[in-house]
Amino acid sequence: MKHLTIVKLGGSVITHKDSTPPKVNEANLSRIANELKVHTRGELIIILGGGAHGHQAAHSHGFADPTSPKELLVKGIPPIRHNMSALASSVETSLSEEGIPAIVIPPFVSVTLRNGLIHDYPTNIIRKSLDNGLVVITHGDVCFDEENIVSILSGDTIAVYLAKELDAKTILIGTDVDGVLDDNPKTNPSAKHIPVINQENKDTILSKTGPSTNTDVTGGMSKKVTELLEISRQNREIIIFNLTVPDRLKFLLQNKTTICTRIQS
Ligand code: IP8
Repeated sequence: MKHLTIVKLGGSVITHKDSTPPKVNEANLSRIANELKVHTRGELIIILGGGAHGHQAAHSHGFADPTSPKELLVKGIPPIRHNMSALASSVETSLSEEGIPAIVIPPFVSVTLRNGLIHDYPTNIIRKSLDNGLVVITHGDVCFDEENIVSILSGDTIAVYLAKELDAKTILIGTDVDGVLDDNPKTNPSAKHIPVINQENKDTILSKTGPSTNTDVTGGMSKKVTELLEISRQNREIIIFNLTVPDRLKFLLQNKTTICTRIQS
């Protein structure tokens, strides 16, 4: 592979997170698709977070509660799959409108988990698609679990796994905040932005970052940073940035500076 870039589109940016039934944020999505057009550097994987489409149905079917009965979790599979497929299809359409040839490869059909962690993740079709010049869209999903019947696979976990497996050189994690801050910027407007996280400051920072919201069943910012630190190494760019602000994704794809948090080894 020449230079694999992985871009995660946070669910709170591409969906209206509080809307029931879930709604795609069409304005953000078409802007993002337009910004993605500047990408010319090599292979591209786009990973979608759950947002309204994934987290509401996951929450109401007991995925945030380890004591939930099996029947309730299984009942959640069709609505979660339906919603995530609809979201992925909207993203595919927006990319197609910008002339970006993309296909959706959903985890549910081939990935299995064990205790919520990836157990088996075949990547052959992803590799073949990238090798043939296609942009791959995949997304957080509900997946069968060898121990717990079914679990939620987060888009962040996919990003980390595929980055390792396919040796990604650039990983851009789009969220609705400016990267990592030392407090929740939504409740504390004077929260300080952290430009770099590395081995020296990681423990202090992780003690301050918490889960994102009540309906987010997959862990929020501290899990993101912990997982990303595991794959940080020289010659791999890992960035958390604000995808709600126009042009930041575009600048990062063009290797220009913008407000963000870099995760370094
Ligand atoms: O928003 C969660 O993905 P995330 C996916 O990336 C579902 O954590 C189905 C809730």
